[in-house]
Amino acid sequence: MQRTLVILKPDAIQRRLIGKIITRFEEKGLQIVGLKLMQMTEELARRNYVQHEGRDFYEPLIRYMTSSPVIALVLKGKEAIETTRKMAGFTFGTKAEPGTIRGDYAISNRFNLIHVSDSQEAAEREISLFFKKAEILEYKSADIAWVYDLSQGAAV
Ligand code: FUP
Repeated sequence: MQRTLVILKPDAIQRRLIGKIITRFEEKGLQIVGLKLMQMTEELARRNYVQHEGRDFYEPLIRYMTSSPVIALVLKGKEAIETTRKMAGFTFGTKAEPGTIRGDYAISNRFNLIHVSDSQEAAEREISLFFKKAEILEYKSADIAWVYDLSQGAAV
């Protein structure tokens, strides 16, 4: 099982898309193990996007991410990193495939609703930027045997 960090960006909250986006992850079978509504500080935004420092879009990206509250989520599941990236879709709204979150709801290149960690290393780093250990909860989902086909384990 992997964990990944998802951020619903300021436009997702302002456009009242929180429920629709989180529902997609829930319905896919990913487990929410961390969740918070928060205002990102400039320092946190800069650390989260450190790999883009110096790029022409970096400063506008920091202003965007700190302009209004965001929701940070830790999602857990089998291949959660690749799965959530596929669900988010291509970075630019105009290029994202229909059926993906950005493909269905975003048309801007920057205001693209969602951030999802892009590797195991990034996921670990980003989760620790946003969450204390105690804010990530371990609990058993009631439907796990049905989501993952645990028939070997005599679920059915
Ligand atoms: P992604 O992994 O799809 O979130 O995309 P990147 O890490 O490459 O980029 C992070 C954010 O920077 C994007 F969500 C939007 C913004 N960005 C731009 O505004 N212009 C660009 O050319 C590339 C990225």
